[in-house]
Amino acid sequence: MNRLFRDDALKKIYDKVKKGIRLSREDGLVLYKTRDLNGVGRMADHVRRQRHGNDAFYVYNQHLNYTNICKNRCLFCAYAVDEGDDGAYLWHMDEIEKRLMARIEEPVNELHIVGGLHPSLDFDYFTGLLQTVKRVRPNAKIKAFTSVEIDYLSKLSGLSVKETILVLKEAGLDMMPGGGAEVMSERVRKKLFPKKVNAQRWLEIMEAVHRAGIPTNATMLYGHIETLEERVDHLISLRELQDKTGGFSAFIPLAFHSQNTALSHLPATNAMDDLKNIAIARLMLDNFDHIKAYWVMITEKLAQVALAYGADDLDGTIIEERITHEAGATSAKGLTRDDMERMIRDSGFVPVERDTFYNELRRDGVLTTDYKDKGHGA
Ligand code: V47
Ligand code: SF4
Repeated sequence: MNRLFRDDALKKIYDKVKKGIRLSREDGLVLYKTRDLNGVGRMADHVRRQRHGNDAFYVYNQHLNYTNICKNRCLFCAYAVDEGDDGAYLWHMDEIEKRLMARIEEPVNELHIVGGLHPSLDFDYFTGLLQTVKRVRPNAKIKAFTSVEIDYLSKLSGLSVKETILVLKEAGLDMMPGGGAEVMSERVRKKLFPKKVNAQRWLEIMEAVHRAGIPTNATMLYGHIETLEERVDHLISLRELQDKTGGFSAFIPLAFHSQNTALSHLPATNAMDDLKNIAIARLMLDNFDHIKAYWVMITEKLAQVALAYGADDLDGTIIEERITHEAGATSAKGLTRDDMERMIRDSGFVPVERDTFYNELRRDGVLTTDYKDKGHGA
């Protein structure tokens, strides 16, 4: 028997995919509702191979979470605490420098920097943070601050979002990560993250950031109380903004981890849901170049499989992930370059080490640029 799809409803969608016709909201729902995971994956792999062939990207990066003190206290977050609580921390510049220096012999070329909304910092802390990182690691790119932090920074600075971004850019900001959108539903926001910026503001900030010349990523937090309709609407809102600005680089589905949160009764996401979110993102987000399988959240093993379900990027080495591990993630806290390359190669893809902007640095373990492998901070 030679059947491509176990679910006949997927055939019509595949016809559209092959012709490059944009999928509708209804198509998105069919994809989420079907039990034919491999059918969805096959379509996503078709699109993935058209864009990226057999290449799979990763970045040599380091995460810095400068504070876990946050006044928003979203219900799904196990990372944030109040000022004065046990374990509350804020890193001043000497601590930031110490953490960068601890890895200075490694060829880190991206710093991923995010933190909570601290109630008593001033704007200079943030420009100082970027300047410190650029001084210690002049060749690395800085991907920092979510849309939620930018909203807060523009209030601290008293400047518009555009002006705030221009000041941060001058201090060293190269790109922004995609966190903070969660799922763009007012119903879910009211229940889980009422103090966080709403969907309209998140999109408005992203639009202003893109127009100021800073690319960003986008994410979706799934596997809590959101409906399938809300997931599809979230993807469509991102696709519409991407049509306007072209400023999104990658989309990253984030699998909810409930341990140590107010939602600890909720079960973990399963492999079916994790792979579907990757594949459906690849199919719905026809104007996004990159779909990341974030191994921290879905485990190294499933991230390898995800490369055949539409993902083309495994994010990075990370070195000390905190946000998901506080919520019970069982993945490693960081991986080596060899780990990343082995994961990709063993899945049948070609490992391509990239920088923040997807410039190729190494292909299958061989340097392809004059990128200096060591001594970034020297
Ligand atoms: O904004 C918080 C989410 C995000 C939990 O842009 C949780 O390259 C799961 O945005 N379970 C931060 N998720 C992570 C993030 C990210 C990660 C990797 C790459 C990029 C990128 C961005 O994590 C938060 C929030 O949406 N989050 N708590 C939790 N318990
Ligand atoms: Fe604060 Fe972000 Fe955690 Fe929400 S998800 S409580 S904004 S650190």
